[in-house]
Amino acid sequence: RQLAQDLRSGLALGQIRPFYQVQVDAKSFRVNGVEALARWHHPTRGILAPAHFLSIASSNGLVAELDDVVLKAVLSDMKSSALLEGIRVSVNLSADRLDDPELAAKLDGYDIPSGRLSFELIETIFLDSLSDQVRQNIEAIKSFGIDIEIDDLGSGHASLLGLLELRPDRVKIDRQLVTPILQSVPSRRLVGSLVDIARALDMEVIAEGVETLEHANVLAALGVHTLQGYAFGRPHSFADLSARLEQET
Ligand code: G
Ligand code: G
Ligand code: MN
Ligand code: NA
Repeated sequence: RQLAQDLRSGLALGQIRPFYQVQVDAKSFRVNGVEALARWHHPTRGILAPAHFLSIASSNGLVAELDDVVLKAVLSDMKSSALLEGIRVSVNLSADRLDDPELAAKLDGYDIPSGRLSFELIETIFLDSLSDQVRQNIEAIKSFGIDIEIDDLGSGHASLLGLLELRPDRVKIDRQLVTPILQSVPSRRLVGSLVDIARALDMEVIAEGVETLEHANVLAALGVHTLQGYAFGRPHSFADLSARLEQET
């Protein structure tokens, strides 16, 4: 309960800020994107990852606000630095926020850089058939030039019908499917088949949880477009990300 109160004030005080993890092109290993991941700079407990506060946010109706706070911080970081100009930035969007009647108006109030931002939606949005509100919000998101990605593909509920209807720009293959590809031929074939499905629907594929260069090379050979994982870097503060991007250019 204390933590829920802390979270409410932490959101208001700007203690929740994004870290960024790089994504690289599977052929060149050059950075082509970053994922923004919320971190709570707690006054006494240090830097907390979402595992420590996402469920508290959820049970206190604070997730949509959390997403909004992170988005605003991301937009501000994108504005403050030319380093992110050629690099796509993805932001996680909770099911709550996707169902928020205020979403389109909020986005309209921000200065959204068209073509440079993506929203990652979790597969559970497919659990029920898409509500009218969700459909409207998805259309609004697309109209602002924001890409749509499906997160954690293969671990949850994305039906093929759902993908066909939603036509996301990109899917992210869940790390549990990626980790075993070096030892397991069926796992490798499964990732290859997901790449084929994605191609059929004009979607790009990001592999998550890429922890070794061996994984990276196999994934590139399977036709995966973009790689994200500890092999290429952990989530970093914007300052540390900037230093990394400066080195690359
Ligand atoms: O940063 P870490 O890898 O620990 O993130 C764990 C999970 O928390 C991620 O899978 C992601 O889906 C979720 N997450 C991270 N940042 C955000 C955010 O800003 N909003 C929402 N809704 N989820 C987030
Ligand atoms: O799907 P989601 O948005 O939750 O993915 C981001 C999460 O995955 C973050 O918690 C991040 O810290 C974690 N993550 C990123 N790369 C790797 C990796 O290579 N290995 C593992 N085990 N976790 C990773
Ligand atoms: Mn994600
Ligand atoms: Na994920």
